[in-house]
Amino acid sequence: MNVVSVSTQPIDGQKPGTSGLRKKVKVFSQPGYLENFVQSIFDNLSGQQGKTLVLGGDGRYFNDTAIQIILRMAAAAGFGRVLVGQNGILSTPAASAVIRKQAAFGGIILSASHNPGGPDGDFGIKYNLANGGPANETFTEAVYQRSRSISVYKYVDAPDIDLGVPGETLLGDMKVQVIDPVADYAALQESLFDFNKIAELLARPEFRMRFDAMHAVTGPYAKAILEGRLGAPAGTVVNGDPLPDFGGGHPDPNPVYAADLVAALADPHSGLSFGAASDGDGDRNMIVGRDFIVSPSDSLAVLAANYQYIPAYSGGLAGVARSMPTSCAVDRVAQSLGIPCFETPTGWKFFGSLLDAGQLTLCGEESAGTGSNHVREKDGLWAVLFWLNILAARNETAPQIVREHWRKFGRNVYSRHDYEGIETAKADRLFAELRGKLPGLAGTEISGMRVELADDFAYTDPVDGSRSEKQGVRVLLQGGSRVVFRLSGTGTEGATLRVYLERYVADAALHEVPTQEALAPLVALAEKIANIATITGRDAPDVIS
Ligand code: G16
Repeated sequence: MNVVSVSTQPIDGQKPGTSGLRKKVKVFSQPGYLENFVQSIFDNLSGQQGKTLVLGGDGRYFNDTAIQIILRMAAAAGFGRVLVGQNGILSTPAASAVIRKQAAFGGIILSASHNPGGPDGDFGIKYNLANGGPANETFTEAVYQRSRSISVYKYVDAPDIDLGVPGETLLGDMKVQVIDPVADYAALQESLFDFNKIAELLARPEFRMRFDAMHAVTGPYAKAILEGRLGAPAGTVVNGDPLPDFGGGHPDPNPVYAADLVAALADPHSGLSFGAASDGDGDRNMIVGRDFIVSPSDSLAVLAANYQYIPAYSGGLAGVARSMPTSCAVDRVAQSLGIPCFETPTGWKFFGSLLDAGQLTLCGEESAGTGSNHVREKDGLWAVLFWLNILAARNETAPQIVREHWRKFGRNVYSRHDYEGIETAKADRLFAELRGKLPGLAGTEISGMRVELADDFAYTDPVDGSRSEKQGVRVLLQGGSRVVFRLSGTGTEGATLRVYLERYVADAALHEVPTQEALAPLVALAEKIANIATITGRDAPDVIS
């Protein structure tokens, strides 16, 4: 085996964010950039010799180039086998499923999730551990530190591997096994849900569904499962061919970027009764009923409240978890079920240790992610199948189910306002001033609302005791309302300010008040506390979801 050592120098800025390292393609394709980061990952592993690595990505621009580089480097790092998705494709939840099912040492997932792709778009890479979940902060920090002192990277000199056909090849001494990216994942989903019941629902003439794969990785998975195994009519999955630039779109399933799907469900002539979408790498989901968008926070709460209809969970839930900015709707469900509800920082990695310890079964985030103990990533298509299973079992529509949920538990009216591409210096100033105000806020009254608690969220992992500080500024108000401020950790340009707004409304007569109208007083309060317009010069958010 011809191992080549290349001298290199540290490259600035290789610090992983909320979910791995995400940068512009132009940054990633600089000489040595990807190699430095991958070597920094490998230098932090021990015991990988002869073991299996799982490798795949969402098919975005640069995916194929990066895979060939990583294969050669994995061979030099001593891996015995790499399982790589055919054509380099593996959705994030499918990669997690394969790592677990094949008892791999770990995995590398190539994706910038919901961020746009193409030569001018974004690329990303993250390392997942043997449990199938994203590496924790201790590991990602160690990778970053390594990237600051790296002096050499290694690869095996060998030609590109043909990833178009399943089968096995040798690269140096390492086996490269090209696998069907859908098989393990589809089998896992079938073991969780009542596929017969879902198939009956999909066969009903009055039930018509559309799944928008947004030209991203979920297309082949949704076609194989919904149209293949479950018999949904051909054409149920739209935009189902993954494209390196997602067809020029922004593969983020929210009301702004999946506006076509929302419009189709609002059109009485479309005949559609249920809609769903997934993102670039297949871990996020959007659920849409007739003229009704289910908010991700509500979706998590509804899934938890209806666990009994799902074969895999019908025995009961050990616990549930949500990220701090996610609405407290699921907390009310947990309380009524008498099970624990954990509140973690943003980032799926924080759910992993609780899932591994068996302390929770379902978890989710406001950022359109829900998942369970079946893998260690959020799972877009899983959430859609969960909803279909509930619809089939209850024989009701999504809006009926959500409205009934509100009547029973009250409604946590919720919205997120994003201010994108703010100059970093302005964002830093905003947070510095905001943090300076926190100690004096509790007990004061702002715009007629009393502040009960104002702090910077910190989290101690109940299983491994690790501590994460500065995970978002939260202002809790009397009556269960909240305003949370956070900077995104997944963007690649400037800073994105996220303002999360939540108000609890128990009175069913007020449940249909439009969301933004119900939250207007909190928007005004957020402005008063954080001076967003003055500091950033923006008087309205770019995206409201
Ligand atoms: C990633 C993480 C999620 C997190 C989201 C929020 O999602 O996996 O756990 O909620 O980022 O990102 P931000 O820091 O921008 O608010 P994804 O789908 O991008 O991998």
